[in-house]
Amino acid sequence: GAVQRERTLAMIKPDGLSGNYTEKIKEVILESGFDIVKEAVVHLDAERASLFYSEHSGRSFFDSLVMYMTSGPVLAMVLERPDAVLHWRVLIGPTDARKAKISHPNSIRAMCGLDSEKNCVHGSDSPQSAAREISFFFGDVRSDTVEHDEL
Ligand code: DGI
Repeated sequence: GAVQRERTLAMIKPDGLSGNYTEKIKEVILESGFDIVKEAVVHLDAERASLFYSEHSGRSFFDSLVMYMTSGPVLAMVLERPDAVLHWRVLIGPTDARKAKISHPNSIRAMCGLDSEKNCVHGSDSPQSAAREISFFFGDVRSDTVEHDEL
């Protein structure tokens, strides 16, 4: 039967966009069997960036993270393929780009990230996070499904 496809939220963070990594990252995305279903360039303000990372609101690095995420536009993308959430997390590599350069040299964060904060890309960490984050950037995903079913 048909393989179940899944969606995840990918984001090229401000340093990825300003460093001109978008085309290279999109090449990796398409070579890895994802479709880019939606994309939008967005400049987050502090309120939106804080909401996106609200699970980290108590952390020592939170203010710095919000500053970084509002320092320039980001490119949000909905990626689709079987096991999209897990597959995209593997491709981007560990959170700390310095570690990625050692342990996962072919990962996207090894290619364009700098450290544990400026790590150039985001990926949803679970299907639940993916649903929330896709809604965050593109509106309610359930209304999409309804439109699709009615075709
Ligand atoms: O899901 P990830 O992005 O791999 O990692 P996460 O959910 O643990 O953290 C979310 C973001 O918060 C991460 O991409 C960058 C930032 N961050 C995480 N840990 C640190 C950090 N920023 C700083 N400055 N220091 C940290 O230890």
